[in-house]
Amino acid sequence: MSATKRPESDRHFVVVANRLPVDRVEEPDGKTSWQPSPGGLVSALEPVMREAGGAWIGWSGDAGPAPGAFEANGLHLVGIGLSEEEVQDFYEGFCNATLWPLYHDVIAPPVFDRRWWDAYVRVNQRFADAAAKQAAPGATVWVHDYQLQLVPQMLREQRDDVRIGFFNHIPFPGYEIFAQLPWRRQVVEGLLGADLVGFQRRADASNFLRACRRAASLTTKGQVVHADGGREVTAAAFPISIDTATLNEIAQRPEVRERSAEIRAALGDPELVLLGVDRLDYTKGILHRLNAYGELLDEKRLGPRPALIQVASPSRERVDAYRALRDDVEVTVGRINGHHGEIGYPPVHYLHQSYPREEMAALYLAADVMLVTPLRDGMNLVAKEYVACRFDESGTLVLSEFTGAADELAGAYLVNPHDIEGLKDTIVRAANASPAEARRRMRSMRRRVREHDVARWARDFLDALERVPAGAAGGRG
Ligand code: GDG
Repeated sequence: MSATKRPESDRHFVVVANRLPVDRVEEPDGKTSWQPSPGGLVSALEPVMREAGGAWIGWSGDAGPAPGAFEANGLHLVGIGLSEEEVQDFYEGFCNATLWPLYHDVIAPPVFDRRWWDAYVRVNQRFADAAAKQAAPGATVWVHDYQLQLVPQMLREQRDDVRIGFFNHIPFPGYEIFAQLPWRRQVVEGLLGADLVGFQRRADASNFLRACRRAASLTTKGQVVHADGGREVTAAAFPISIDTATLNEIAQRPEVRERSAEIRAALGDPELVLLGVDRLDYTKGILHRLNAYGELLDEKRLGPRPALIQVASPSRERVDAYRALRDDVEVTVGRINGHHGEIGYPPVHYLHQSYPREEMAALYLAADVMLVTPLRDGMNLVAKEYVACRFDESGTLVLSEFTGAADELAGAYLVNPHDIEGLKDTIVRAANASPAEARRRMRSMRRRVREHDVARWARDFLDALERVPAGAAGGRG
């Protein structure tokens, strides 16, 4: 627990996200400690958090009582508790089996369960209450992602004086799809408690503006929604990015470069190394990619003994659709390796594990062609990380049109992952690009991620939040 004597409502900047930026670790002596879980979001927000004496409100990731407030890594953290039943109904249920598939264009059928919705309301209220307690008068509160869409309104009801921003990390679907949600009006009204609602792409912001008109019968003008009570709410795009400079530095470390050479040697020094890195999620298009690769092997279009490394980090393993996907991926990998493998040569290296980021950087460096082929993805940071690591400007990127990253990375080889013939042809083109062509493309992508990194994303969002009319009076005050 924290030793600080500051009053609770003393934080001028409050982040509200589903997860805390730390993981709970049980020590051998039975005590609990907290390990930082480094991610782009926390590294981008850390300077703002420190300067403003900020607080981060989130869930620890385990079922159980609330850990309460504590300091870790010099950050003030407030842990929200979820019971085992809430983990099932709120997190695995409403978040990951209703909203996630719905917002990703119903790639998997969303489940609509009234009990899950009740849990969503209850848990959102808990996060909102914690934010209302932490925020100093006039504070800025930044709420993140689809798990917490009701928090802006719930917080606004308690605290008229705070400035509220919301950022949605995943797509916001077209209205015909969003309209399936039995609680569509409540979700729109929940988000409209914010002063600024940010999305990855302009198309997501437009979809949201249309949902405001259709589901809540409001009028919009340009990016502004005229909400109830005369408030004005702005919806705009703020494409997220990565900590480019740090990754670029990690990739150039001698031990990372050596490790990358070691990886290629362990693969038998093939002429062509392809790489996929994803959470094992049905939105990521892993099966489409494997099928295309399998056919390219059948047709012998990738030269002798190519290697595909597929890192599929474990994710949401208690949700049915994820278990089914894992089985399908593993059967497909087995079939390709069974059919095309030889002693000492599996054509697919499938790694259902998580790795430290130095190892990820070594993998990015070891690849000739990076395959990022989601069926739908808000942004996709893996594509940007690959680019950030390619300090020698070599390597090519095959990138799905259905990612937010495709709007920015003009040097990628764009594909429609549903078009298996097109995907195969594009992989072959990317694999056979001349070094000069690859360099030209990589250079333009590297410029983009250098100039638009995660710190700039956070700054752009927070600057815009400062500028929009805020509070209960909205446009009038
Ligand atoms: C959501 C949206 C949006 C993966 N395996 C390992 C590992 N990772 C890291 C990657 C990357 C991150 O996880 C995944 O980010 P993505 O953007 O690719 O995808 P989601 O997890 O679906 O994220 C997405 C994002 O939010 C941010 O707004 O871009 O569209 O769906 O950073 O490197 N990292 C390590 N070991 C692994 O095994 N260290």
